[in-house]
Amino acid sequence: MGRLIVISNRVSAPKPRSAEGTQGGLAVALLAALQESNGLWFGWSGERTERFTGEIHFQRHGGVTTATVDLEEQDVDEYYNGYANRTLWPLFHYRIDLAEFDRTFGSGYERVNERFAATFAPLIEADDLIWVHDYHLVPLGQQLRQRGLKNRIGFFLHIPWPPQRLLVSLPYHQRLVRSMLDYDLIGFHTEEWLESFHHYVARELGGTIEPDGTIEVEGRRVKTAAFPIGIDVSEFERVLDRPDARNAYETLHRSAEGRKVIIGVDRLDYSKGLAERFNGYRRFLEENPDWLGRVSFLQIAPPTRGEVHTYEHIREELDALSGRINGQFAHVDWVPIRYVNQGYPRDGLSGFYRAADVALVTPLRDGMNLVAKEYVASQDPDDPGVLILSRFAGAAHQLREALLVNPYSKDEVSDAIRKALDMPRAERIRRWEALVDNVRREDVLHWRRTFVEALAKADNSHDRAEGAALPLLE
Ligand code: ADQ
Repeated sequence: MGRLIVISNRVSAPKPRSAEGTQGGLAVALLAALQESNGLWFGWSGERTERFTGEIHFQRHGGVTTATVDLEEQDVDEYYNGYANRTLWPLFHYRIDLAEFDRTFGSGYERVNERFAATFAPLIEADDLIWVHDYHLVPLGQQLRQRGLKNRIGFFLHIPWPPQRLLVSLPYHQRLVRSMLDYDLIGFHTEEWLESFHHYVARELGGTIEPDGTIEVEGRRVKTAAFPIGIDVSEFERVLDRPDARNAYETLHRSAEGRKVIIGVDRLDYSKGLAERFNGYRRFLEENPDWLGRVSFLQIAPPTRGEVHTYEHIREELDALSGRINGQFAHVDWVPIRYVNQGYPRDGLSGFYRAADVALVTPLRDGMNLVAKEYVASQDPDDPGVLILSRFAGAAHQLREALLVNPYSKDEVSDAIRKALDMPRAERIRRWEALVDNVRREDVLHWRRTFVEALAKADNSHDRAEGAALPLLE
């Protein structure tokens, strides 16, 4: 087998040994695979340039080469802030009300995908395996084929695949989905997203789906499957061995002054259901006066994608909501919500997870949700906390022993908080053992291995020659 080539919007360069603990689990897993095969990681540098030149910045650390390009301001506006984050992200998270359809976004998206393909194709060798990641780069496989590449190319979507009835509201939806038929393997987190994709293929493209997940559209066959992503479990299991984690644990534990602690950790994003979560907690406080003063909710939510307008709204909304809840219930010596707009390094987060009696992970829609798994892996086996998890997170398909809730229902969230806080230790241990078993079994290495193995085996014997791409409709 040749090298592994990873292509994603942003590249995570290996960190020096001293900062290894701050590298995300996904990056660690991919970097390990790249190291093993002397592979390459391509993507956007995150920098802007006046004129796109295609100049590649190479960096080599720890046996991995990263290759990045700068993009023009207009590229960033139309491709990243535009089509990726104002069209596809909301639509794929079922928020058609927030999705913006603007023809300049679509053309900017295709232009950047072409630029990526034109820049990186010359670096790819005949037997390399190519793994493209996420919604920013859906048509990249097709662009690479048009440059004559016959390699095995796989695509993994980290966010949900929306139901066919929603997806058809995207202008040129067929053009987008047809471009995916040039991959040899397409992966999703869950069977639910996979089924939605199959449904679209059957209804909109007249394709057929074979029992092993291979789809066929007009003679073009592509293998599809679910590959649920996991975490780097060992990183979280040894929480209290590490000073930063221990400090974070002690800080949170001490500041709670004997009260029960509920934690939420999310990027500040409307898909994470933070306003609904705050309202569910408020309902809990209203309905359970015996808990007033005895519980403390810490929500950590650093802002992301500051250039996308909707994110300003959500910030204002949550500031107001947390202020109102504290105004309504706080005493001189107790605030019900601590809402922190800051990110923390991984060790710090794992200490916070360990100190929390309950985690509220209630996205309205989420491809998987790794915070749920990180919380489980960080618990004390003799006295584990309780995970409250949205039914609409991909993780709910695996973490069946969590308290599963409909995140839109204040009542369900309130009832689950009460149940979690009252749960006897024996039940907490029983549920946690089932959860951690799954988190350990289906970890990030398992995810990476199963995808790469399936890609290496994928059938690409049919004609992928230059110019053989399916005609684009619409
Ligand atoms: P995200 O939407 O970013 O990922 P998630 O899966 O929860 O969501 O991963 C977030 C990561 O960021 C976790 O590792 C978490 O620890 C970290 N993080 C979150 N809040 C943080 C904070 N305040 N400080 C520091 N770190 C924080 C997308 C999809 C998900 C999918 C992943 C992986 O939206 O559904 O699970 O990709 O495929």
